[in-house]
Amino acid sequence: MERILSAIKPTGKLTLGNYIGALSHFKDFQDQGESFIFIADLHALTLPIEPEDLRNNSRDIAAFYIASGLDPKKTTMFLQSSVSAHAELNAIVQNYLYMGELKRMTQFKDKCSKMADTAIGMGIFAYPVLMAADILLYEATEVPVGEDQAQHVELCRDLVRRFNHRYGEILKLPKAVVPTVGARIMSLTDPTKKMSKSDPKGDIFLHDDPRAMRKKIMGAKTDMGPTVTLDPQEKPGIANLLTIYAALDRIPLEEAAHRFDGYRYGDFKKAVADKLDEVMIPFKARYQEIVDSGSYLDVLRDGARKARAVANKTLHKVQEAVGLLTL
Ligand code: AQP
Repeated sequence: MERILSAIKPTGKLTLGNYIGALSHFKDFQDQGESFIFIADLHALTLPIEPEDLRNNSRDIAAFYIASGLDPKKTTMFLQSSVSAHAELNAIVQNYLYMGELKRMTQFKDKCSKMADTAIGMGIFAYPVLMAADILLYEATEVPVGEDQAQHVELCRDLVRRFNHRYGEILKLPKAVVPTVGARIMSLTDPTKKMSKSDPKGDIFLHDDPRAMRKKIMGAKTDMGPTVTLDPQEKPGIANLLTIYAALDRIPLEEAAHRFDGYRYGDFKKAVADKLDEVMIPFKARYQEIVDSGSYLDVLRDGARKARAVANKTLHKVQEAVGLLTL
């Protein structure tokens, strides 16, 4: 049976990119195998964040997880910081990844290229090491990620091969699973940049009300020429909106392109906004019910207990393999 692991880091308010690239797939995973979905709160500390924001964002993600259809009986949901094995395995596996490899990571380069060395914390540099520990602890076979995290999973695979070559078949080899549609939703104001919660220009936030969402779609940057065709190079804005529509309607991108071929931009944008309403209104109603009930806190507590049991087993195996005395 597949073991599936995924997470979102509570660095800000969730975006439509997080919904399409992650949340909208979570329910399917729990029917495909054993799934572990956590809130990557330790990762959120890798760039400056106010304690109150971190707390609120973490609670919010838990409620969004349950609203997305995750069932605590089928999926183990927990906070990364509730399972100390993440930090303990991190301390071991960091010795099997190298500076040169970490420096090549695109996400590190993107986030830190304009920062002085003295402002870059060790955590953001070593982010893929902790992410490898996250994956390996649960012996995950599949790791669903957006396009820009796939490189980190590749690095984790290198680590597994290196470690197992030295100590025997201890760690499980994971593989990245990238969605076929919507792996990289772009900013609505600059469709050459990813929609990111830490860079809010051009974002649609899940907390935006329906009117604000519609306004952002209608105002999205489009391209030369009055009608819709799928051409990601020449018409990145339209390609992004087609991707959003296709992902929300759960159809292939080509089918969406065919459906709207020749539409005028205004009519097409209205169809995208309508589709967004159709998906978001019931989703956010479920979210609100969960927030009001406060039930997500118990879900996280129970999840942490289950996660600890699985994670500690792997940690113990690794500790023994490298020669630590496990007394
Ligand atoms: N724009 C996006 N398109 C598709 N998928 C996306 N994801 C994020 N943005 C998009 C997916 O959401 C999941 C959780 O992401 P994360 O918070 O762990 O890291 P991230 O990819 O770095 O997300 P952000 O929003 O860009 O966060 P910040 O701004 O804090 O770095 C992942 O599956 C991710 O691929």
